[in-house]
Amino acid sequence: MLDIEEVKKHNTRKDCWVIIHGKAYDVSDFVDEHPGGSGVILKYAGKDATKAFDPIHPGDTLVKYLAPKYHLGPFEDYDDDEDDPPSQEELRRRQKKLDKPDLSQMYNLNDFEFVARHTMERTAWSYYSSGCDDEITLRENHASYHRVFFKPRILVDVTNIDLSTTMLGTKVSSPFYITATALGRLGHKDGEKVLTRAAAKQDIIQMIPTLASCSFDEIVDEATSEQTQWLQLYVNKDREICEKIVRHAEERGIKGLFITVDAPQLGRREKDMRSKKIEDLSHVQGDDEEADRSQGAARAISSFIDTSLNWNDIKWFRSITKMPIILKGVQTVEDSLLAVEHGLDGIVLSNHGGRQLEFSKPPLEVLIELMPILKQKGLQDKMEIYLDGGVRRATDILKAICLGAKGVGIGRPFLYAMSTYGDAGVFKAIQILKDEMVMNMRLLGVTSIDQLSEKYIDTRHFQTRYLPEDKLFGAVYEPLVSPAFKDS
Ligand code: 173
Repeated sequence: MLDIEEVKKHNTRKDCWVIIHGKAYDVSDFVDEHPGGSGVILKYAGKDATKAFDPIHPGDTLVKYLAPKYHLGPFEDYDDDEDDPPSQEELRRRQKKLDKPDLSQMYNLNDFEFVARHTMERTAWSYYSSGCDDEITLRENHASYHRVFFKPRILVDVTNIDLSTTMLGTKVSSPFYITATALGRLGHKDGEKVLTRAAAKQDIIQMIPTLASCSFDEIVDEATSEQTQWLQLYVNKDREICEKIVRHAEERGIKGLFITVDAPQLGRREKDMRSKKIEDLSHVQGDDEEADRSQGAARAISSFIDTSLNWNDIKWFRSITKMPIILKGVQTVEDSLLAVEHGLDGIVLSNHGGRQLEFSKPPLEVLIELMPILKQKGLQDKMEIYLDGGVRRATDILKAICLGAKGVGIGRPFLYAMSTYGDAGVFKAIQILKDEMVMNMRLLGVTSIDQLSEKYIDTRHFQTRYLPEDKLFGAVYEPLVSPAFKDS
């Protein structure tokens, strides 16, 4: 058995031990090979790295990548609690977590976000909630839905409402899916598996992220035999790795390959950047490397993404898989038409939840421009069109479907539901949307998804409509802040 004082001594680049889940590891020979950069490891030299390690590394990482001789063994009665005393803000957060409202008090998706904002660990909340630059696109994604109004029809028999539809050939209970979001274990110890379980119970599709906290196989193993899952793919520079991932996904029964095309580089998320403590590297002796203090792990783990990915690569993807191939992150009419030309099975109109290019148009606006052009060219049935970003209400979903989308993806709201109330939270968030769907379809005068069309929608004032203030969204949105002065 080791003791903590011994580990603390090994705190240099050349002699670097870390503790993960109550066991010590000698990572000295690995520091310079770490795919996430050496800075992140050195920050924890001689310390407990569990909290930083967990969200980013699947459970089998140490066994797979660190030879047994580097596994130093367990501690006796080691308590991996923090070294620094918690701040006042952190104490307040912990108290709020104890006092959080009952799940029965969650009436809409914004409610989950509100609780998440006040109870989630600061760095996790900042990572999930942040958008790029001034977060104008993040907010516009949501606000765009308020520029579209309904044209409901009356005196229609709306006794029986059917929410079911199909997506890429799979029958689903409702036209929305859980979209891919990275690092699920920042919010919940079971990470993406929580979403898998809720998706199964509610019969909706889950898109598995490349950068999940759990391994791909863990997430697929968690699914029931009837459940449909899709895979979101960040294309690796190393095409052999990429091919392996795609073939493995197909073997494991994945029903759609969603290639992310809006993130050759990670956007600048300042809320996330500012939430990170100035990292203290002073305990690392002999380290002259400039630590990555900006986007920390996220940027580091995204360095494998192929910036050279282009339209000519689509043929190659076709040659290695029979799964439907969908581009996720299409932001213009022009690229949507190119997607048809290249024979894609679908597109997701998306600006990555406002996390990538600031002033990339809201997906709903692109959809409004796109559909008449596709129809004019007779191409509307050539591929399925999805969109994501800013969806918080069933009315948002209904508007997108009326305007020609096959379904919508929802990301952050399910992360917030997961982070605050776990399985029951995600189940309830999905149920809230379904209940809203049924009610709003009745009020709209339609009984099934295939009846939804632009005849129920008024977009004439899309460019000019005065925007009603969205009080709930406004209350949960955390504004960006300017730098804090040092305490005097
Ligand atoms: O939006 C993201 O944060 C994201 O997609 C991502 C990309 C690379 C690494 C981690 C997350």
